[in-house]
Amino acid sequence: MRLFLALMPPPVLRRRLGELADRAHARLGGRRVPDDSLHLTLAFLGEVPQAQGEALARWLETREIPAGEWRLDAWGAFRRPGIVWVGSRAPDRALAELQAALWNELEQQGIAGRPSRFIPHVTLLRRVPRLERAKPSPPDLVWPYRRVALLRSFTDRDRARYQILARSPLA
Ligand code: 2AM
Repeated sequence: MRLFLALMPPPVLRRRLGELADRAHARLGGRRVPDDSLHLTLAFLGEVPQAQGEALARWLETREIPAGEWRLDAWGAFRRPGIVWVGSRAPDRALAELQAALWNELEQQGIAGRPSRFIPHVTLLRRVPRLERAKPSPPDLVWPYRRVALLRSFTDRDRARYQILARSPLA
């Protein structure tokens, strides 16, 4: 199973992110990420055997995280795969610490693949054919979070789909 750890937006924020995705899609095209797939990846685990996935789910269900608030105030893009995202202008210390702490524990459980850089972002569009230099006015959103989700990623009719397998206790 292909797994990742992510923050899932609360419903009000999900709608706001969806509106940003609509605006960006109208300008740039590509594939808009559906509202219920919008998320912030904290750790991409890749392919994991079923038994290990189940052990990770049990671990996460007892792993409380510190509550926090992430401010989204910037647009960004990853050019090569044609991804348009929203994130933050300055590095977010709380998210960086959370990502590092989770990776420490994942590595203790035999998971490899910690990235050398962590750029917190919410992907809104994929496969954008041509990225513009001009950016629309910056977003100004706050994302309050209290728990992390373990998700399985799979492909269904050429679309990435996600299923929540476990969640940490509410902080
Ligand atoms: P993305 O939002 O930048 O596309 C599920 O696939 C999540 O894991 C997505 O959020 C995706 O990030 C991220 N992801 C997918 N493949 C990845 C990889 N090889 N390395 C790091 N993150 C990946």
